[in-house]
Amino acid sequence: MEKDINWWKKAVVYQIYPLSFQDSNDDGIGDINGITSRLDYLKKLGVDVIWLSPVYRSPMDDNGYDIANYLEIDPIFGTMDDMKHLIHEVHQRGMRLIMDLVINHTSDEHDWFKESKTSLHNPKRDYYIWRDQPSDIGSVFGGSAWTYDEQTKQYYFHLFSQRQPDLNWQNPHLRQEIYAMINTWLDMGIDGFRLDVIDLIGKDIDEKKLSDGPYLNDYLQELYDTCFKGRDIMTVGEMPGLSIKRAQELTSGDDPLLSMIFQFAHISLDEVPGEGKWALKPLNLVEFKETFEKVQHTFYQKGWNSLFLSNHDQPRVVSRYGSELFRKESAKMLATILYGMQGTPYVYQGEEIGMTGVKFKSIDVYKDIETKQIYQILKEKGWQEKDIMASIYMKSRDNSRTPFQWNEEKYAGFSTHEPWLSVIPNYHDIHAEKDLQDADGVYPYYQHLIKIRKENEIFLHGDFKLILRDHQKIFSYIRTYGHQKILVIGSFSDQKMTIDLSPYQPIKIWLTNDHTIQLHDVMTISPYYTAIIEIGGK
Ligand code: TEU
Ligand code: CA
Repeated sequence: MEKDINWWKKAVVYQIYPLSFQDSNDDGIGDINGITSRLDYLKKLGVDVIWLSPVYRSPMDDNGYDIANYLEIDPIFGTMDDMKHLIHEVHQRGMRLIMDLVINHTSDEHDWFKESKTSLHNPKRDYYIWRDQPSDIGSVFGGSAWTYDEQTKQYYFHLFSQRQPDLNWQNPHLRQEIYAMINTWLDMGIDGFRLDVIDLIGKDIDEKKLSDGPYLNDYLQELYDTCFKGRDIMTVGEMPGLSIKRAQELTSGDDPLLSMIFQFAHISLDEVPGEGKWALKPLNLVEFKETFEKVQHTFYQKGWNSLFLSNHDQPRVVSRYGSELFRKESAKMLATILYGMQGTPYVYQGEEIGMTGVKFKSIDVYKDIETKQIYQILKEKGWQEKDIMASIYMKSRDNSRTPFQWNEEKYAGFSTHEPWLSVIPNYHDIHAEKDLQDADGVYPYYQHLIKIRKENEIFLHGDFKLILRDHQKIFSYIRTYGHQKILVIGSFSDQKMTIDLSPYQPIKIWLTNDHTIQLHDVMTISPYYTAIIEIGGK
C-alpha cells in the first residue's frame, strides 16, 4: 500500500548514557564493554538502533558533552578496539549504532582551543568566538555566556559551561576539519548521528540570534552534502530552540537535510513561561495534548518526527508526568500514549523498567554541572534551600543519570565498586531482573507494545485525531489508516473514572495495562489505565 519507507522511520531507538549503563571493569563507571555485554537485553526488547551518548576523549566537565578529541575514545570508557568490537556486535545482532555529535562547542582541553587561546594571531584563534567586550547573553547553565581570558585579554563565548567554548562555524577551515572527522566515523561503519544542539551552529551572536540563526540552513546543507549524502544512515538533530514548523521543513522533501529532529515543544509545559526550567508549574494536560496534536498534524505526510519524553537531560517520566505510587501502570500508560503516535520512538535507558527520579538529601551528592551551578545561583538570588531542592528534585538532570538498576546486588548490579553517581535506594524493589520475570512488568509490556507497533502499519502512517479534548485527566486520540481505526487512551488520574466509548464503537482491545477491565461501551477504568482499542466508529 505504501511507498518505500526509510528504515529509520520503522526503527525503535534506545538511548544509552554510557557512564551509567553497565560497568565492566569494576571502577564504578559505565563503559563500552559493559554495553556490549548487555546487547541481548536490548535486542530482546525490540530495539533497532542504539544511540550512544558521547564516549570521546573528554575531561567530563559536562559528562562527555565537552569533547577534547573527537577521534579518540576516553580511557574511562575503553579503547577504540572496544568501540569497533561494540559496533561489530551490534551489527551481528541486526541492530545499528549512532553516535552523539557535539559540534557546537568543544572542551577547553581540545587542541584547537588550547592553540586559540595562545595569541590573537594564532591560526586557530578564529575557530572560537572572541570579543573585546561581553554582551548580555546568558549561559544555558546560568551566569554569563562570556568568560574573560587573561592571556589575550579578550572574552570567549560559551553557551554552556565555561569549559565548553563555542566553535565559530563561520570559519570555513573549521567546518572542513569537522566534516573530515565526521566522515572518518562514518567510514568506520557507524550508522549515523544524534547532533547535539545543532540548531545553534548558524548563530549570529552580535545580532543575538542563537537558535535557528541566519546561517543554519547553509551549514546544514554543506554538512549534508559533504558527509551524509548518499550514505545509508540516520541523523537526528537536537534542536531545543526550533519551532515545530521549521523542524518539519528541515526533515521534508526527497533528500531531507536530517532524518528527524528532537523538537522540544512539549518539554517546557511544566515551567512558568519565560522563567526557565527551575520555576515549576503543574502540568496542564489539555495544553500537553494540544501540543502533541499540533506536532502530529504538522508532520503528517511531510517531514518526520521523533517521539520522546525523556533523555539524559530530562527527569524520569514516571516521576514527572506519572505517579511513583502507580509506577508500573503510569510507566506503561506514558509509553502507550507516546508510542501510539506517528514518529520514531525513543526509549531512554531505564524507562523500559519504570525507573524513577531521585531525591538526594544534599546537593553534595549531585554530580551534574548544571544542577551544581543553579544551586549556587538560586542561593545567591535568595531562594530558600527547600525551594531550591524542590526544583532540583523535579528537574535535575541527575534524575535520569543514576546507574541502571540491573538486579538487587550491591550497587544494583551496575558495578561492584561504588558508582560515580549514587544508585537510587529503590533498586531493591525496582530492577531489570525482577521486572523481566514479572508478568505485569514494564519491560514485557514494552516488548509487546513495540511488537504491535511493528506489526501494524497504522502506527507508521495513520492520521491523528485528538478526542476528549477538554478532559483534564484523559489523553486520548484516534489513528485512522485506510479502513482501520484505533483509539489510544491514557488516564493521568490516580482515581477510577467512567468513560463512555459508545460514540467510537469499540471492537477489540489490542493492548492494555489492566486486563481485569472488560471492553464495554461505558467502562470504569483504573488509575493510570491505558489501552489501544480497535474501533469501528467516528
Ligand atoms: O543539551 C542541550 C540543551 O539545551 C538542553 O537539553 C539542556 O541540556 C538542558 O535543557 C539544560 O537544562 C545538550 C545535551 O543533551 C546536554 O547533555 C549538554 O549538556 C548540552 O547539549 C551541551 O552539550
Ligand atoms: Ca568501568
